[in-house]
Order: sequence, then C-alpha cells, then structure tokens
Amino acid sequence: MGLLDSVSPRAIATSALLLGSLAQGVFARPSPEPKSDWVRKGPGGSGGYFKKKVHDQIRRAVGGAKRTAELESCAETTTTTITAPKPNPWAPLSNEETASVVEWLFSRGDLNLTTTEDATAWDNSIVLVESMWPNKTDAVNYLDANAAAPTKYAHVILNNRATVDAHYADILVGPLPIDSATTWSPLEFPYTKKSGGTVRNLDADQSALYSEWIYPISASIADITLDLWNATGMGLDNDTLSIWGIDPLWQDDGRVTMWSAFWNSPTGDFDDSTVLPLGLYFRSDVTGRDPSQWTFEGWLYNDIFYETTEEFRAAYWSEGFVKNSPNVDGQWAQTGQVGKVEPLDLLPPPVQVAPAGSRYAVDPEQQYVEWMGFSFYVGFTRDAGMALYDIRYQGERIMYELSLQEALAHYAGNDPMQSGTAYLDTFYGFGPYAFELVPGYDCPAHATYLNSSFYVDETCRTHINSICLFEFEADHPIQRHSTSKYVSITKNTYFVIRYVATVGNYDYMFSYSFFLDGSIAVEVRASGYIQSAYFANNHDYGFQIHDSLSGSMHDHVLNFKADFDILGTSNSLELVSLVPHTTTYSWSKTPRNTMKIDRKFIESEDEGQFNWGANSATQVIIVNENATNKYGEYRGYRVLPYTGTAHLTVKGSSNLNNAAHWAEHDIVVTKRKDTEYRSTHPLNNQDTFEPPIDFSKFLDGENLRDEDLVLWLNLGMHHIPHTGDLPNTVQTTAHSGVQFMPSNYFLEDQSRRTVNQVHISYGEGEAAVVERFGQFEASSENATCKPNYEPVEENLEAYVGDIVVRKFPFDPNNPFYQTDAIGKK
Ligand SMILES: *[C@@H]1O[C@H](CO)[C@@H](O)[C@H](O)[C@H]1NC(C)=O
Ligand SMILES: *[C@@H]1O[C@H](CO)[C@@H](O)[C@H](O)[C@H]1NC(C)=O
Ligand SMILES: *[C@@H]1O[C@H](CO)[C@@H](O)[C@H](O)[C@H]1NC(C)=O
Ligand SMILES: *[C@@H]1O[C@H](CO)[C@@H](O)[C@H](O)[C@H]1NC(C)=O
Ligand SMILES: *[C@@H]1O[C@H](CO)[C@@H](O)[C@H](O)[C@H]1NC(C)=O
Ligand SMILES: *[C@@H]1O[C@H](CO)[C@@H](O)[C@H](O)[C@H]1NC(C)=O
Ligand SMILES: *[C@@H]1O[C@H](CO)[C@@H](O)[C@H](O)[C@H]1NC(C)=O
Ligand SMILES: [Cu+2]
Repeated sequence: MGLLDSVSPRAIATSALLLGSLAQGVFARPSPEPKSDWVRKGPGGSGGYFKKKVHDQIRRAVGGAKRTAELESCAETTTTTITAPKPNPWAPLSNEETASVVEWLFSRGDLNLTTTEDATAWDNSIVLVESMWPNKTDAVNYLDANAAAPTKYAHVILNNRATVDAHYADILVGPLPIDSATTWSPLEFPYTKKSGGTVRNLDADQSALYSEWIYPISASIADITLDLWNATGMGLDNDTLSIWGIDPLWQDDGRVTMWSAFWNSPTGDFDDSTVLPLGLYFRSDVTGRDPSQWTFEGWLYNDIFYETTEEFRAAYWSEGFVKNSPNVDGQWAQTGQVGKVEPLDLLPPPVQVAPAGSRYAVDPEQQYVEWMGFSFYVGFTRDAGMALYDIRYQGERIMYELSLQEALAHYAGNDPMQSGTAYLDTFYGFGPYAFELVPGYDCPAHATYLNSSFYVDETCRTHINSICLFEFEADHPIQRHSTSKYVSITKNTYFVIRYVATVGNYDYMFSYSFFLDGSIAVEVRASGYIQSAYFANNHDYGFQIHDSLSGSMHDHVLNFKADFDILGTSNSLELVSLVPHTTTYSWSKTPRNTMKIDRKFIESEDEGQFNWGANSATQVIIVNENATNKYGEYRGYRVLPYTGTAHLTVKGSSNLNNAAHWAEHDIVVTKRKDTEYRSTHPLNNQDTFEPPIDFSKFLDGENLRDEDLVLWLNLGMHHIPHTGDLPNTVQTTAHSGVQFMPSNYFLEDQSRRTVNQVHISYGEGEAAVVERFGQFEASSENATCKPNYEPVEENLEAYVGDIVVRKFPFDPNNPFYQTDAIGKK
C-alpha cells in the first residue's frame, strides 16, 4: 500500500493503519459537504462590516463572506474568499492534465509501461505523475513582472523493473498541455548524481522477498515460534506474527543485507504492532534479482548469533536455553479513555470561536492565502506534503519558499533491527498520508479546510479537508505595560496553516504560524506509536517501558528549506554574538569584566554549516547589506529556535552513509541554485553510498555575501521514549520549532497596527477611561454567531477520508470508474 512498495515497517504499518481505518468504517461514508463554507459569498459582494472596514484592506476581494445574523452557530464560520493575484505557479496538475500525461506515457512504446494493477515485478510501471516545480527566475518574473506563467511540465517517476538492473527513473514530460511537441527527457539537473535521473531499485522483488524468502524462513522455525509465542508467520490469513526489518537495507561492499525481525500481531483493532517486538532476528543477503542467489546468514536471539537454522534449533531445544517472554497486545498498548475520570473533566472544555467569520481570506482554487498583511501560496507534493511559496509581508517577499525537505528517524540499539533503522520518510511520502483532519481536535472548530491530492497507481486521490487554516488567540498578550496611571495591552492573535501526515506508526503535525509583529514560526509535533525495541540487552539504548519492552532511542531530524529574499535576492548571513569582554573605558580606572557584541558575516559555503550557539548567544540574521534602515543598520529577518531543535547525534551513520548529510548540523546556508532545489531525494535510501542527492556536494565554497541564499534548517527531537509514550507519544513535549522575526526590518513593532488593543487610564476614585481604538464595535456588536458545541460533534459523523479519480483509462464523465477508496482493495 506504500506508494513505493517496500519491505519496511513504515509501509506495513501504514497499510495496517489504512485497513484498520477501514475496519472502523470511516472511509465508507458518502462524501459530505465541506465543513467550512467556501463558496458562500456575500450577496453581491456586500456585507456589513466586511465591506466597510476590510474590503479596501484586502486587495482583490471579490466578495465578503456572509456576515449577517443568519449565521448563528460559530461552527459554520464563513471563510472570506478572494482571487489570488496570479494563478498559483506551484499548483498541482489538474485531473485532466494528469490523465493526459498518463495516457501519453502509455502510448510511448519506448517506455514499455504496464498499468500498476497488472504489473508484475518484471514490468515497468508509473510511480508518480506530478507538477514539476518552476525554476525560481521564471516564477519570480511571472509573479513580479509581466512574464508569462512558467512553462508547465510533469515530473514523472518510472519504476523500470523489466530488467535485471531494476531502477527508478525521474523524467520530465512536456511542455504541457500534451500535443505533438511533447517529449520526455531524463530529469537530472536537480540531482548531484549524474546518472540520467536514475537510481537503482532495491525493492523490485518485494513480493518474492516475502513469498519465497521471509515466510519460508519463518515457517522453517514454526516449532520454535509456536513454542516461544504460540504464534506463526507464514504468509497465511491466520498469521499471528508479522515480520519486517531494517530500513534502509545495508548496502556495504556492493552487497544488500537485510535484517528481519519478528513482531507480535495486535489482538484488537489497534495499530500497535510497533510496540510488540519479540526479540528474534535473521540476516539475509538479498543482493540481485534472483531469489535462488539469496543467502540466509543466521539467527540472532538474546544477543547470541546462530549461523544456521540447525544450530539455532539445536540450541533452542537444548536444556538451559533462555527464553524471553513476548510483548503481548493489551489495553496498555491501545488508545482510548482508561482510568479514573476527574469529576470536572465531564464538563465541556473551553473553546474559541470566530464570531465575525474568518479574518483571513483564501482563494481555494489557487490555494492562496492572506492574513493581516501576510500572503502566500500553498503547494503540495507527494514527497514532502504542504509547502508555502512567495511568503510576503506588507507586500514585500520575505521568503520565496518555506518547505519540509525530509524527516529522518534514526534509531540505535544492541539489536540489528534498531541499529539498522534510519527511516527517510519522503520515501513513503508525506502527501499520501495527509488524511482528513478532525475538527475541534486537530484544528479549532472555526477553522477553514483545503483538500490535498496525490497520484497513486494511475489514480488521483484526494484527501478532503486535510489542510486547515485558522486564527487563534494566544493565552498571552503580545504586548503589555502597566504604570500607576495606565495599562496598555495588545491581543496576541495569530494565524496558522496546518496539516498532519501519518507516516506509518508516526503522526507528524506541521504548523506554520504568522504573527502580528511580522514573525513566522514553523513547528512540528509528533504523536502516534513509537517504534520500540525488544528489551533484552538494550538498556544502553532506551528505558524499559513495559514487561519486555525498550523505548528505543532515536533522533528525529526534519530538514526545512527557507529560501529567504530580504528586499530582493542580494542577501548575506550575519552572526551577531554576545561575548564576554574585559576592557578599560575612558571613564574606568581599571579593566571591567563585561560583555559586548561581535558581528561577523558568513563569507562562503566553507563556513556554511553550523549549530545554534551555546547559551543562545548568537543571533542568526539574514540581511540585505544594501538595505540599511535610517540608522544604518541592516534590515533583516532573524532565525531562532522556537522550541528545542536537534541535529543527528550519530556521526557518519552506518545506515545512511551519504544519504543524509543534511542532518549533521542545525543550520546550513548555501547559495541558491536551480540545480540545488532540494536537500534530498525520496529515493536516497536506495543507494546510500551514491544517492541521487548528496547534500554535502552543495557545499563547494561559493561566496555567500550579497547572494540569493537558502537556509536549510533542522528541527527535531532526541527521543528516548519513556512510559509516558505509551500508548502514544504526546505532543506537549514531542515538539520542535524555529521562528523567523523581523530584525531592524521595520522601524517599530508592527503589532501596534492592530486595533485589538486597549489603553486603560485610571485615577484615584475616578472611572477608568478606556481607549479601544475602534475594535469594540467591530468585534462585539458585529459578532454574527454564538458558540454551539453540537455541530462540531455532528461534523465528525461526516468524516470521510479520501476520494479517487481514475487516471487511466480516464473518462471525465465517470471519474470514479473502477476505483476504490484507499483501503478498499
Ligand atoms: C456593526 O453593525 C452595526 C449594525 O448593523 C453597524 O451600524 C455598524 O456600522 C457596524 N460596525 C462596524 C465597525 O462595522
Ligand atoms: C517490455 O517489458 C516486458 C515486460 O513488461 C518485457 O518482457 C520486455 O522485454 C520489454 N521490452 C523491452 C524492449 O524492453
Ligand atoms: C531550470 O533550471 C535548470 C538548471 O539551470 C535547467 O537545466 C532547466 O532547463 C530549467 N528549466 C526550465 C523549464 O527552464
Ligand atoms: C494459541 O493460539 C491459538 C490460536 O492462535 C489459541 O486458540 C490458543 O488458545 C493459544 N494457546 C495458548 C496456550 O494461549
Ligand atoms: C492457519 O491456516 C492454515 C491453512 O489454512 C491451517 O493449516 C492452520 O491450521 C491454521 N492455523 C491455525 C492456528 O488456525
Ligand atoms: C474538497 O473536495 C470536496 C469533494 O470533492 C469538494 O466538495 C470541496 O469543494 C473541496 N474543497 C475545496 C476547498 O476545494
Ligand atoms: C550591495 O552592497 C555591496 C557592498 O556593500 C556591493 O558590493 C554590491 O554591489 C551591492 N549590490 C547591489 C545589488 O547593489
Ligand atoms: Cu520519536
């Protein structure tokens, strides 16, 4: 079920998750109306408050939301719609465009393609059809000047398996729309490996790997698995074990080595097999495409290695063999309410409402958003999910792109399963696993939703309401000051765009927040099931968290690309550090121990990789040296950790080799190039020594003063799961973020522009004088809804999942022909 088939647990856990969801029937419901009311526009573009106060502030507003007393429940908050200044150059291909590309690909005899449904391990098939990103100059000339929209191409990945040298091929198809001029060409320019856009496929024989290899090996020790765990794993419907192992496969010495591990099966409907390890492992050499050439290399149990099955069996049935107890499913591993209910917990908790409808404006067609002087376009890809482009504040571009690049989960352990695990999650993709969000839980009840779509198996699947947007009031003001005569205080209302991707066992929640002071934050939170280890011999690698369970230590490192454009593309990175200082001043008789600031620029890519300074003493500021403010200071944006961040603890990872050099520091700055568009490739795990993108090759000493710069920033967590990670990791603390704030960019704090502040003057014995700056009428009198819990509950019954549009053969009049929702197959 994984988009790229694989033996690894991410794919297996993901299909279990999907099937589990199906079992609960959540995908079986008819498609509902979206929760938020996109299409509702004010009658003839009029509409009380909206028209009067906001219309002239929001450019190109085509119609206000309905803001009348008819709107009684805040759960049906209206969304203000606008038209994007230009059609989104990062928009996905339309259904028709994708269908035409797929049809064209199948018509090409030279590509020799078979439909995925009919493809065997020895047929070529299509993995991906997606919109190719535009080069920056083309996109900027289109957005800023009157240049034509960038020429459209489709980015296609083929799985060429009709050959002994199975490989994936990245190609470009275009220009679009398809006509006689359309051609395909290998896509190579964004990759550091110059191999015609191809990378070997280590998973081509995944079905044989199970049917001809893993299950027969497991069956050969059924006497032992039954005795140890009363369970078998033979590839039958009544299997009570699952078997999956390391990712990436070991690729040393030109050999491909696989470690497989045994996991107990959930006994309930829960997706908890990753917390049920059993502590038995086997090693195989699975080099090449001929299963008859694969070799079995031994068993590992309780830290004792047995080279043959005979040796293992003899030892097992001999006296004194130490048998460790299995991890067995139970309520401890299952989510849902347990334990004493605190009495007041039965009362409804507080909620926020948006009484006047949305104060942000969205073009749902073009996925373009505006809020309080900010604007941006939304893009969405299979590999890395949602990305933001052309982020502007008060009309000036701050960032051309802000996007996730990769998420790494690097484990360690005394056993080869944990030691050999270093998931590179874009292999599975974030896009396909961005499921429908749960209103009132993932996002406030008053949020607005967007859909996301992705390609799989000649179909286009849509996840309804998988991106949410909302305004929220922080639990603290953004500004305050009290004196004996007055208090001045401003609300901290901010705007969030969010989505969640459940990649196998883990749920990543990505939030991009925008604040009234002009700052922006990116945060990731993690929840879901940990991947745990069998406890025996693993005490140096985790806490014991259940009877035979270790919370396997791992590093999460998530790489983000921040392509800043501070007042143009001529930017530099300045480090401003607080340093201890001892000096004698003209006014001091003796030297004084004190501190001062040191300023320095990163001159070239030779100095381009570094970590957050000790004691947070170094400010990282991206400035335009040619844009000084009236005091001569550089205008810029500062980058600072918001919550904890992390880079990879492991040095020179034996699992990853050259596949994740991006994970080695907190911050890397490079000169932006079309040829260095992404820090990594989703297929880097297929060839870890010579991956398609080896990030270390980006650092080739180029000048970084007055250049177009990209910051590659790592968020992450060093995760040593403890008992509180059972049954699921909690997002209170599994949280990492970075923020971007104006640094001498404006001459004053921008949040003072909001009317949502008060100045209360008070005197002895006199009534206080309250200055409300006009906000009171607007926010209170003109509130158009009242809180109501019921619709939120009702909406959950309409949770639907995804929608599929058949791509080949494609019949626009019958788009659902021969398709099923995810999980139905
Ligand atoms: C609020 O609504 C009242 C009554 O409809 C209207 O007269 C007033 O102008 C509105 N105030 C604002 C700030 O739009
Ligand atoms: C085309 O693919 C088929 C398998 O689908 C394979 O048998 C055949 O050899 C391939 N033809 C060429 C020319 O590669
Ligand atoms: C984008 O830039 C790359 C690298 O310079 C170039 O090879 C490619 O042709 C460009 N793409 C388009 C559509 O111009
Ligand atoms: C062993 O498993 C079988 C079926 O999986 C079950 O019926 C039986 O009760 C189990 N035996 C024990 C001792 O748990
Ligand atoms: C599982 O199914 C196989 C084949 O249908 C059967 O031979 C075996 O007895 C079953 N095992 C259990 C534990 O039910
Ligand atoms: C999301 O998809 C549903 C079902 O196709 C559609 O009714 C709705 O308008 C879409 N929402 C947006 C914001 O495009
Ligand atoms: C920016 O300033 C630097 C020196 O401060 C100068 O060398 C460079 O030419 C300037 N660039 C532009 C585009 O004005
Ligand atoms: Cu974790």
